[in-house]
Amino acid sequence: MPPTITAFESSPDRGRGQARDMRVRWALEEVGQPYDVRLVSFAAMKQPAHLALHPFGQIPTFEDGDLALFESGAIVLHLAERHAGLLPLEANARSRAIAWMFAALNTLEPPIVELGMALLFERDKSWHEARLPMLQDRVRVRLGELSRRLGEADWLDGAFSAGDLMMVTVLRRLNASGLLDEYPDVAAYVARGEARPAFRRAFDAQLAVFNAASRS
Ligand SMILES: N[C@@H](CCC(=O)N[C@@H](CS)C(=O)NCC(=O)O)C(=O)O
Repeated sequence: MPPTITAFESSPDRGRGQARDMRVRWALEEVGQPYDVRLVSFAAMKQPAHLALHPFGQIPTFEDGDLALFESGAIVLHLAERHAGLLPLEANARSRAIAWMFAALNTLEPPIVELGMALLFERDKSWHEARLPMLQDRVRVRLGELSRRLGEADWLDGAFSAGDLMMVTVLRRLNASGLLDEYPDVAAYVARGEARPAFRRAFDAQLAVFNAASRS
């Protein structure tokens, strides 16, 4: 039996592949592991059956035999450790790739999500215009640092790894903000990730869910 992941029945990103099931789909595609998807509604995510899998009532989850996981980072790390292709074999390089996963989730994603939330939900607030430049600058600081570290390299530390997969999916959340355009080398890095065949397959799979939901 292939593992089963959960994803939005109707994704608020309208098929742009920014929901976090995209990371798990991409990782599964990179390691060549088939998978099933169980689509869940917002209401179902808050019901006991889903809460037993995910204490915070969110997607994605991952079930494989008697293992159930939540948190996209934990799921991608699990896949990268169990299958070849997403982590280097050499021990120190492997630890560095994992450090980049944490950096993506813990250093880059918080200010990026904060900005995204402000753009989505706070535009009507009296303080929105005053707060926005501060949120944008917090993201710019990280993009500048990332750009300096990337330099001329294709990937963050040698060959493509789970660290890059996580970083690219986090950075893609900036697509609508225009901030990536200010850092062409970071934008090119994201585009390199998006050009990988495994990314395309994962993207198309989640887009097909959105298209099917739109037709029904
Ligand atoms: N840290 C979690 C975040 C999960 C998360 O925020 N999932 C979103 C979709 S991308 C969700 O389920 N949102 C609906 C909700 O929170 O009710 C992870 O990386 O898996």
